[in-house]
Amino acid sequence: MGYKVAVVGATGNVGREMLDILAERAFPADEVVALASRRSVGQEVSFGDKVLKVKALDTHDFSDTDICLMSAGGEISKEWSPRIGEQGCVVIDNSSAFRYDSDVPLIVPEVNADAIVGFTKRNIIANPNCSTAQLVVALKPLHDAATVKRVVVSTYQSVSGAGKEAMDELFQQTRSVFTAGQMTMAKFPKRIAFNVIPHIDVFMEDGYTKEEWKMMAETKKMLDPKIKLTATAVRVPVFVGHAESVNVEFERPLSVAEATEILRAAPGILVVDKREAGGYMTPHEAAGEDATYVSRIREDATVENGLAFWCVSDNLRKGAALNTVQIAEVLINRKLLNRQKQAA
Ligand code: 11C
Repeated sequence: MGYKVAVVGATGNVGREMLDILAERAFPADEVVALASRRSVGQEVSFGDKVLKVKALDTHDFSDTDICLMSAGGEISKEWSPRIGEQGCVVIDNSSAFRYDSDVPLIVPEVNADAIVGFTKRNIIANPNCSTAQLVVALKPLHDAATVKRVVVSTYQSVSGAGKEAMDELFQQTRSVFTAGQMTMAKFPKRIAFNVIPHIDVFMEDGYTKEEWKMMAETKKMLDPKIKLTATAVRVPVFVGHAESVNVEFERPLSVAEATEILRAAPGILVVDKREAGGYMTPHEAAGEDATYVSRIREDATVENGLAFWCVSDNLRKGAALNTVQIAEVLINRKLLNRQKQAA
């Protein structure tokens, strides 16, 4: 018998990707329901070779739904995820609303799948921020080998991370540069076309942005609270795919050859590192792919036991939709869902 799955935020960038990934991976679902706010009711979204009509979140009965993949923004999550969880449906929440709560596991299956068992307290599992997800996939095997002490990361984040309207804004601004038309600015505080903006999410008191803080807090929660991490998050005029420049200081020496071998063997990672023109991955090539790509692995001789690398992934897939579906697969493969339903 298959499961009943609901996708909340089904008309958004991530919701549509969730439906695609459920279909691509032949997720064992008997029924998939597409949900969104009332203003999207009746819209059609693709699910494999089928078309689903969007239904209203606020009238859906979750008591016989097994899993809810939620990606409708923090405010909707705060209101709905606990209510859905109380009905015995396990929510995998893509917002930041519950990520830092001690009774909600924050999961990247390649990194900390065992921590998933903590979901039974509230029936909520959190999915990390997209820029953290790819980072921890790359750091985890290196941490196991040589213990990460400190990370310096700078991100190059695509506009799809900020939603569909942000993608439209990049498109519109780019076109207006060539047509000398009116340039609109709504989602980004500065022009994004042919520019880069060192500001993602709100500013915090210490001068970091919330996006940078999330990378630090989520890496600590999932990988190791002892890791020191400083981030600079930058928006770039790319539609899909986040890239990161990462410098890592380890407790023990780790050669480039060892690190490369470890990364090649690690789950979810593909190493593309030819040390020649084009012998590395870019967001354009990673878009639509599931892997986290690591390139440009080299020694950072400015610190003891230092390595530097470049890491790229599709922010809508591994950074969001794919990771939520992988979490759902962990629930099923470890038979946690049935046990939970029986206990409910
Ligand atoms: C961005 N990383 O690229 C953000 C989007 O906490 O899930 C995801 C925000 C989050 O704008």
